[in-house]
Amino acid sequence: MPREDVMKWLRSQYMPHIWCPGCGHGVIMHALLRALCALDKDPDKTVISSGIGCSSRLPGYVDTCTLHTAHGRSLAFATGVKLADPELTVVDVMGDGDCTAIGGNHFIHACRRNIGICAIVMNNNIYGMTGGQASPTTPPGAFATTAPYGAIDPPFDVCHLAIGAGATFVARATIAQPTMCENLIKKGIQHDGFSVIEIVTHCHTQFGRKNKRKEPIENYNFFKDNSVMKAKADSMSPEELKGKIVIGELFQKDGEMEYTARYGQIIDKVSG
Ligand SMILES: Cc1ncc(C[n+]2csc(CCOP(=O)(O)OP(=O)(O)O)c2C)c(N)n1
Ligand code: SF4
Repeated sequence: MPREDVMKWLRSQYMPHIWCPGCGHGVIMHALLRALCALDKDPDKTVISSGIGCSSRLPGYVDTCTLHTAHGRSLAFATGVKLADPELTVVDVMGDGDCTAIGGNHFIHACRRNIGICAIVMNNNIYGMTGGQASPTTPPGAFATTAPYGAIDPPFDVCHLAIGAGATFVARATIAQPTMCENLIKKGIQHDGFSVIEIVTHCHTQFGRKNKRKEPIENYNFFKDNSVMKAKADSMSPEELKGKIVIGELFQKDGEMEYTARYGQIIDKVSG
């Protein structure tokens, strides 16, 4: 894709961005921009919503309709927008803390409603913005400012959580597979229902520094070496899968009516 096409979607007046050089969040933003471009979306009919966190700064840099809301509440805002105008393309970006800690309840209920929003979970296993506190996805044994002896809480698997709660398209990639990130985001946006695209990324500043991956490239290589495509993972034992990141399309359920369509039926019924 020509660079100029993607540049058109950027609010370059807000550059330089606030992210640390090499932060994985930039890879995700680029993948999202390429996906929107490739789908030929109209920026005036595209909404990107976020909460608070380094990840949540993303919409500020994208020249669509954007909402920077409260920590953990982006899906509530995105839901309101989608209900107000179901024709809009609504993308919601969240950090792992945003999505699975303070916003966990909003997340599971958006999943069960099957509302037409593409949720991108930018999972760097830590609270990046506030100094590296452990999140619900911090791996056991990993160090964080709130886990100086290593995390002991069992982590959430974002995709399993989404599937269990009722999301109808669930997929995962890491920032070491940027083309896959773009393609999965495209599919998520095209899906008629609630889609969850987990993108495993890194915060080398807060997580990496404490966990022997302080350089961006060490994180990239870690993801590359430990990613396993779903088709291969299906034939591996739980022992073999320990520490691996299963990537690709993990779950799809078609035929489930999208929430605003269901809501529209009620409106039609009561209005005669
Ligand atoms: C109600 C509320 N509680 C706490 C905070 C402080 N806070 C801001 S960002 C953040 C964590 C961000 O972590 P995550 O969502 O994982 O995103 P990242 O910064 O790692 O991209 C917290 C706790 C806040 N802004 N609002
Ligand atoms: S603190 Fe971490 S998540 Fe935030 S911009 Fe820096 S590297 Fe990225």
